[in-house]
Amino acid sequence: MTGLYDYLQERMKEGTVHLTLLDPDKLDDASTRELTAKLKEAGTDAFMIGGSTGVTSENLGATAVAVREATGLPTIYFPSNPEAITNKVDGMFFMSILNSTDPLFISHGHALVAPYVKRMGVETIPMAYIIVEPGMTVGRVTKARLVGRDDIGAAVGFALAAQYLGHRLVYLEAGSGADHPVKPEMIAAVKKAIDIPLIVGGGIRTPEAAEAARKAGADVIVTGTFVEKESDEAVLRAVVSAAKGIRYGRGVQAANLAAGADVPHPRGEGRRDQSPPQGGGEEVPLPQLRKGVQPVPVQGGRLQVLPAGQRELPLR
Ligand code: 1GP
Repeated sequence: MTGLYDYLQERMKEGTVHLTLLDPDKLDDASTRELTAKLKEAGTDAFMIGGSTGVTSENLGATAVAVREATGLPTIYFPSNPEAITNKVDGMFFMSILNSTDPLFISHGHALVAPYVKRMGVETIPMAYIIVEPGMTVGRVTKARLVGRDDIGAAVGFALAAQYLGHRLVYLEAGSGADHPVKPEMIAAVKKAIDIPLIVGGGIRTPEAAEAARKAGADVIVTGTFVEKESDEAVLRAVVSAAKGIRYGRGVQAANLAAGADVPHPRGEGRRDQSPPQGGGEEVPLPQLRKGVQPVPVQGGRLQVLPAGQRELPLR
């Protein structure tokens, strides 16, 4: 069985990887299957599932199952709070928001959910998340002290700190729906500074933006918002192809892609067949988690868990 991190690494050896972010709060079963099948055809490598609000164990698990059945591609839980977990995904980004000012998002929420992750046998990939202006909802919800769009020194500092802390991935995030993605200059400087893979996302919705991020050195490019709004398969394919341009030859131009030029399928020649990981681990009934432990973000400045039947139990 191939693990999720191994799968991503294998894909990265072949060029820039494209991940699609799905918000389970915004998609029903039928639209998830239809959309993800299109994205598989477009060449996406795997699906991240998460959102800043409205994510539950139930909609997370249902989305993961639908994606797996529709595409056979791996699913990655992209958590935003400690209130949802499922063993239906192939793995999760166990992510610390390094520039959050709220301990919940740096390590305390992680402490709440970690025992459940262990019981469920979900693969964890330690990932440092660095939020850059404008930051959007995730910046506000996590009380991030945003890295300025031009503050390359701060971005490099956080990214190097991430590496020295032992993270296996760094994610530079402008925020879902951002007007402008992270600048190529910042991507290039961070990439040059670190030895671990770099993920870039937030506000990438054109072939040009995807190509710029790739050329600047992103190992993984994430798109979310535009796939929710874009139903034209040629455009989906153009953006995914531009993100992964290395695989199709350096002569491929974003403009041609946008105009619908024929692009070899990403699982075509030159690619080694790489089976996606299979989920597994102990089945922990999801309702048990939600009944037994109800993590509560921050109340009175302290992180709390509420066992069933009890109103309050501060975590000390
Ligand atoms: C958000 O980076 C991702 O966490 C994707 O951003 O929705 O703007 O594509 P978009």
